[in-house]
Amino acid sequence: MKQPALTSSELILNDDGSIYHLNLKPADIAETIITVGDPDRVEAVSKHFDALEVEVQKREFKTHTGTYKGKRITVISTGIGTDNIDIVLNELDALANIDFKTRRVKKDLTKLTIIRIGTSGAIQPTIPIDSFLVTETAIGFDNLLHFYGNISFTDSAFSEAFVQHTNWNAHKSTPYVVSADTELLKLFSSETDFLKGCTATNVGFYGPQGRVLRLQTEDNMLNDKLTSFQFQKKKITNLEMETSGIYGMATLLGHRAISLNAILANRCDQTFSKQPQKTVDLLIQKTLSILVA
Ligand code: R1P
Repeated sequence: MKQPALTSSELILNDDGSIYHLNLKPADIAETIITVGDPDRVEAVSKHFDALEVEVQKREFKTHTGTYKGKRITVISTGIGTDNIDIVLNELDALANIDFKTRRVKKDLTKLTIIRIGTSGAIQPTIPIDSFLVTETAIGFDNLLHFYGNISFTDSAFSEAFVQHTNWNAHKSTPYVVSADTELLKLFSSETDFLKGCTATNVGFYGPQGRVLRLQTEDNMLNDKLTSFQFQKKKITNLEMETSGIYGMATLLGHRAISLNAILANRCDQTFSKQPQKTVDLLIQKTLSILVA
């Protein structure tokens, strides 16, 4: 039976035929996509391009598509958090894999390559500030993936061990564990500049990451527990706010994803980079050069 066409409330298109939030049309995106959190970081990537063909912005979603040393690349800002990742990954997938004229899923699906260039804080004393870390495994404290059907690919032995170790309060969420694309992980972790780690993705920057300004947290030992947790020799290395959503959604949708982190803070010795912009710029340049090598 032919699949029914997606209705106008489910696949929302703007008057010019672009998709609702990203404001992009299918031809606007490349198959290699760099995601960044900060809209200002889009230009920090695309300034290295040979030429730009697409420049679009709506809300926090800014997109540039162009070529770098002849390779077509899209760079898009996601803003902060896995709630935005739900929008960005679904809409990028729709741009690649749904025919906007018939409103039906295409027969031949396109596998996108999604590379996050983000910033992050380390929670192991051995991880230096201004280093680069590629995420092998991500543990999500957001609940995004639980809203989707088949998440049997998540590593429940890892998350159960984590819940037990931290005496995790189930009111917060049900942590889930997802992995990087194997080939992309090999590509980036074979570079000596990258440490390989396990990233915890949080739903907030302050309480959820153990920062106390005026509000006490529900568990003031949480970061210490994250630091001391170990599962099959893997330790949680760093905290940020998107990677679990990217890995989970990319796996569900059949895309390849990798998360690259510029380590700007170390939460163990409570220090912050003296050159955050330079470190992010170096990660951008390194990533682009690996993509065309
Ligand atoms: C918080 O300051 C933001 O910085 C980190 C976190 O994941 C969160 O999005 O990443 P980006 O610098 O890529 O946004």
